[in-house]
Amino acid sequence: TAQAAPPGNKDVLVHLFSWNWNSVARECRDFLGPRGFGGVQVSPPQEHVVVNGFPWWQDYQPVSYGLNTRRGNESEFRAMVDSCHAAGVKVYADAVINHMSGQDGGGTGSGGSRFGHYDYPGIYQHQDFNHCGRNGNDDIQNYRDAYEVQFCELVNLADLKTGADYVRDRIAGYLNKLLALGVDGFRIDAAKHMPPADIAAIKARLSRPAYLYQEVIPGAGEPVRPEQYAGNGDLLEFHYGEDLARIFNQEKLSYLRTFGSTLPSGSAVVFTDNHDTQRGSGVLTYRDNARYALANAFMLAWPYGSPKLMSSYEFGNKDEGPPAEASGRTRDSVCFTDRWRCEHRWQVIANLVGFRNAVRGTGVNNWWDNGNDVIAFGRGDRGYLVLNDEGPVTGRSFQTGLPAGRYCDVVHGNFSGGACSGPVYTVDGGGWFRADVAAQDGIALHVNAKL
Ligand code: LM2
Ligand code: CA
Repeated sequence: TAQAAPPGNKDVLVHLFSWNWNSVARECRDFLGPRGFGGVQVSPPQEHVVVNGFPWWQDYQPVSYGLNTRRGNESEFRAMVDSCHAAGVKVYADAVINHMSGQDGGGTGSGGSRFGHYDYPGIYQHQDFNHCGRNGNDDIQNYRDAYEVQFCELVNLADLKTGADYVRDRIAGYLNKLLALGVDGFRIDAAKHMPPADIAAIKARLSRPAYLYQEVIPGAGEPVRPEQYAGNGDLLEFHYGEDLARIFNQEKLSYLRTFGSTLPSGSAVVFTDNHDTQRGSGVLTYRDNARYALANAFMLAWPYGSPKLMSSYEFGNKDEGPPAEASGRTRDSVCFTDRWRCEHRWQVIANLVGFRNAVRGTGVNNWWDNGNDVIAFGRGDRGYLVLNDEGPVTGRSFQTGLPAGRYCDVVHGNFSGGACSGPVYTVDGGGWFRADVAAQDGIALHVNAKL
């Protein structure tokens, strides 16, 4: 049966997309741990292809299960896991196990391994791949055909025969190596392209329990559905970010009152955008600035699913990789310089992580909206959030469930050492406080930021 959404009592994950291991180690120690993040998703740890210009998607073309990548080597990886654990942050690795590389000509991987399209010396040869016999080149074309989706090639990527014991053993060997290094679980990349039973068979070979969350992108009229994978673990919920973007961009925030999706809340990992969707359209991204911050604030404050935050680097075209040395090695991430956008450090987003931890276990109460784009709600007697995605609101009284007292507005200030660096609101004995709310802004109060 599925393990409940991220283990532990802090359920916020952040994807430090493309960050190298030394930088992740530092971020766990200096920021993620102290700010209450529950886990970090790191980019794929296995040896990958190297392509001209070092596009980000090199990482999704495995060459071997050695751990020499553009982000560091095995000892740096181990040191990262140790640093994150010391800070109380779990580590989830992006597991690319449906396929190997897609380069027809073959080449040399990031760790120096030679390879051909269906030839990975010492691990996989031609017989270890599915050759589906469709469409002339074995590529997936028809997503309404489950056989094609799972047994043909996703953009020419050599499709592993995950139905075979030999292949299952090799994949499990790789995941067990990561577990031995201390990793806490896996994002299962391209899960949709493997039959659910194949993932179950690999999971059964793991040396210890691990948290799994699977990428199964739903498509209208398609036979392969996220629900079919629920027995293996949690699911990334792709509708969530699209629905949230539509409500913010075209509809009204008042519609958020019943926000959720079709998956059970306890098995959904929700996100505004991810590394793929931020390169397309129809979702909110760092490029939306204040509105993006508000949408993330809502996600963090709302009790549906477990949130996964995106932390991006800026890109000119959708293939562009992270800041790199001439050698192809990824440069250290220094937030707000060198294209690193660090959405997880934006004050609103980072402080709403603390809000979420403070209100854990409570329900929504005291919902109020203006019938348009101003909303407010409480979480039991622990927290209260106001979001305004229209013009200024002046002199309004808000009914909360909070105990009387003085609270730090963590949208505008940090609470530390008993002091608030931003505005403070006084909640009276009846739970009320009075405030102005600027356009495209908000207020967040919680009991762990009470003066
Ligand atoms: C995923 N989930 O199912 C990842 O989230 C997604 O980012 C991956 O695609 C994909 N599956 C495979 O793991 C990315 C990227 C593709 C890229 C692949 C492989 O979005 O554009 O494909 O990684 O690197 C690239 C080229 C493509 C070429 C392919 C094989 O863009 O044109 O196909 O390599 O050489 C001929
Ligand atoms: Ca497959």
